Amino acid sequence: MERTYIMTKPDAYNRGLIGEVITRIENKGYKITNMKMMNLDEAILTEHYAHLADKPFFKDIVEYMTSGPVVGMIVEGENVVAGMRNIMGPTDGLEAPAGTIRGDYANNKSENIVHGSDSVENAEIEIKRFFG
Ligand code: IDP
Ligand code: MG
Repeated sequence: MERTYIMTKPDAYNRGLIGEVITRIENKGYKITNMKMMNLDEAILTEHYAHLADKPFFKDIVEYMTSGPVVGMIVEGENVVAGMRNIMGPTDGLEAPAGTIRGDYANNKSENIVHGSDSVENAEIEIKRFFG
């Protein structure tokens, strides 16, 4: 069974939207097989967001992602990597269609409620990163 790494971001915690994200994952028919609340530090964020480490807004990402706890999850299901990206919507909450998590709860490109792996390969790397 395919699996992916999903993580609610600190704005989900601060706005009381963790349950909403979990409900949408379960309603879609996916199974959450592991879950953990964590406080991330700059070191693990530099690894996780290595593709953005040279961007001018990287320090804002670190500030945002350390502004509260995150909830990391292993989520399983058929084609779950692509399926989760579909129900999350695109990165920018302004562009994300209504009905997606980001479309319904985010209004900009940085604070967008949820992370989801972008490939099967990265899912396994991220699961190892956060669950060991
Ligand atoms: P993704 O989360 O949709 O996979 P990525 O490009 O991997 O998007 O970016 C990771 C995270 O970095 C985004 O979810 C968002 O929080 C933040 N981010 C990406 N691009 C920007 C930007 O242009 N400005 C501010 N934050 C950004
Ligand atoms: Mg990404």
